[in-house]
Amino acid sequence: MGKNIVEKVIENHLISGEMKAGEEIAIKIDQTLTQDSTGTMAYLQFEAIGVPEVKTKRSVAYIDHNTLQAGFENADDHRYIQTVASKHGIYFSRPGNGICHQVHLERFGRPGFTLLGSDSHTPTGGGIGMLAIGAGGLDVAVAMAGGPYHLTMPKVCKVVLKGRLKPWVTAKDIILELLRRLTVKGGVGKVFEYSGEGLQYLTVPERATITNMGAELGATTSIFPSDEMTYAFMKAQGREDEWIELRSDEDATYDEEIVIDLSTLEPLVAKPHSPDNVDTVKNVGPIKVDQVCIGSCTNSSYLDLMKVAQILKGKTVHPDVSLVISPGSKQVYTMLAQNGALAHLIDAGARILESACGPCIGMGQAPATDAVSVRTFNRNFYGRSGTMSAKVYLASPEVAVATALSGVLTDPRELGEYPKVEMPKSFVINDNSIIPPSETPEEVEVVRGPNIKPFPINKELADRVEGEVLLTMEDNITTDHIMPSNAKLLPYRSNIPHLSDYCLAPVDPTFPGRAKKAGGGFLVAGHNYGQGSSREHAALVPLYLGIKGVIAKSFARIHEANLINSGILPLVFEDETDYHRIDKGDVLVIDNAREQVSGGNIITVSNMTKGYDFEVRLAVSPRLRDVLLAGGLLNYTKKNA
Ligand code: MIC
Ligand code: SF4
Repeated sequence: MGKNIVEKVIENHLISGEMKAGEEIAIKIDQTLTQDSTGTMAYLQFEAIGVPEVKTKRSVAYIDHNTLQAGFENADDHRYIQTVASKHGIYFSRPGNGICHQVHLERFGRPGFTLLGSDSHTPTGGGIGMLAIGAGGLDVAVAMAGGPYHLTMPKVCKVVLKGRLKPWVTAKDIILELLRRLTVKGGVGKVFEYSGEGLQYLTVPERATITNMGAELGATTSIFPSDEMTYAFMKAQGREDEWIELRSDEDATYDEEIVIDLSTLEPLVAKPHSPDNVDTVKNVGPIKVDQVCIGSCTNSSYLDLMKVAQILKGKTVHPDVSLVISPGSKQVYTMLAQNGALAHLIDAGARILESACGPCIGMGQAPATDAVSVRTFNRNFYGRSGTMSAKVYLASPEVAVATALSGVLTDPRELGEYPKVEMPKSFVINDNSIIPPSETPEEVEVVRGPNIKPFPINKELADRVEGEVLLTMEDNITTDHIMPSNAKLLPYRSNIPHLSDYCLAPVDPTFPGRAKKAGGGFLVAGHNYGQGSSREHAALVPLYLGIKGVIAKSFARIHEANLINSGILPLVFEDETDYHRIDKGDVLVIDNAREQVSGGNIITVSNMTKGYDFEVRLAVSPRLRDVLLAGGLLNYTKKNA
């Protein structure tokens, strides 16, 4: 029987398990990437594993998130990552070289390879035909040490792209359309594999916009075939020798299929505060906009910014709008500078930032009180911009730039003729900001600044798990709620004690204090708990606060894995009506916890305060049960070493 692309790549990397949707499989990882805000933790964990040199084909440490350096903390973390990378066989992409996903696509991504990254937007690599998956830092550390990556064999959903996009309608609108149809939990347990005649018009950077934001569907990843377009991109990057063809077989089968007629799409936006709150620009209408941000790993490629430059050329940004632009990589930045496009951006009044995540992760450019910000990014979660009262809309660079000129949300089709930007025959290649690992690692001293504090490690699961319900929450709580990231907090990603004072504060500012006073307890939540970022801080900080279990209607994939890796029980209500019976302050007990966890899928929990029992599900593999019994993945790995 024919195979789809996902099956082909997984089969090539399969270490154990059966390729049956829902089963646990283990795959070999060819490449890893980390970025600085999850990287410090990932490398501390890699050091704790004790393998001297990475066993992957290529591992790269990027610095792109924390680049503000308002104090010594960021610079300390950068120095730690640079030295630890040099010592252990890891390439180091210096601050300023660009956003990890953009640079990885340009310089390292390879069709048919597997990539594991400590960032939820690692699936960007699917644009070049990689099986690229986001994970917590500990999973990436294990992969660097040569261990397999365990995941649930996903369902494969074929997305057929029919026809061709109309002018001013973009790749961003394709993924927004999917989010509109499927919602932020519609992709859980799935990989989206793209196909159809529409592919021939989509360049690799455009494909990467789609696979990047596929993360917002909750998907395991998304992937495009490797075809002529992929070849052209890799050739232009001087890497055509790394190209292979990768297509699904004629008779390949899929678990699901979705058809999108590209010719019917129009410019879309995601309204506050969720990437799936999608409507047409027309329907939302000309609302007044205070800020426009163009950049992020979703939309900061050469093609994106050249279009923006052409539209801005000779014009002036609206006086009430602050327009900021961050080119995705040094390559993009250099090319814009060399061909003069950068001058059009500056001349029009745009504020040009360095090649980094910047405002996307709240590192500066927090909007004014109650301001409306239109961003080409992938997430508009509540508070993520750094301003709680801000309203963030997500859109294509075309919508963003049209809006920056007019001062109100604008359908770019009003601008007239669509700018024509060709994919360059060759990109400017200069990898001088990527530092190879040391050839004499024994001489490299790993430098640790005072901001780097030990991370918490759990104990073996107790036989009686008892605690108070410290918080009950609604659906779609993001990791930005659980462990906020902004210019003030991001410098403390290697300092769990400091972060613990801010855990879940956007939901309830009294939570950290109450959790500390109670010495820990349980969390209760609705559907899709922990969507968004891969930051394992959203598990490590609750662990530090003594959280023993989270009982939810459902979990987001990476966060659930991070909870298990930390030895925190991720439990799902067997009967969702029990969600309404629990109140903050109720004391819950799991008796015979060890036996129940190793025993089977159903666990009985007693609500001591209200005097009733209810059932929760722990639908995980036997291996993960052992991880939970051991008190997390590090303990488990040490025990089994
Ligand atoms: C994000 O976009 O939320 C981040 C910041 O890149 C995170 C990683 C992090 O929290 O450090 C992600 O996507 O995983
Ligand atoms: Fe950086 Fe934003 Fe991309 Fe996350 S989504 S990697 S913060 S640019």
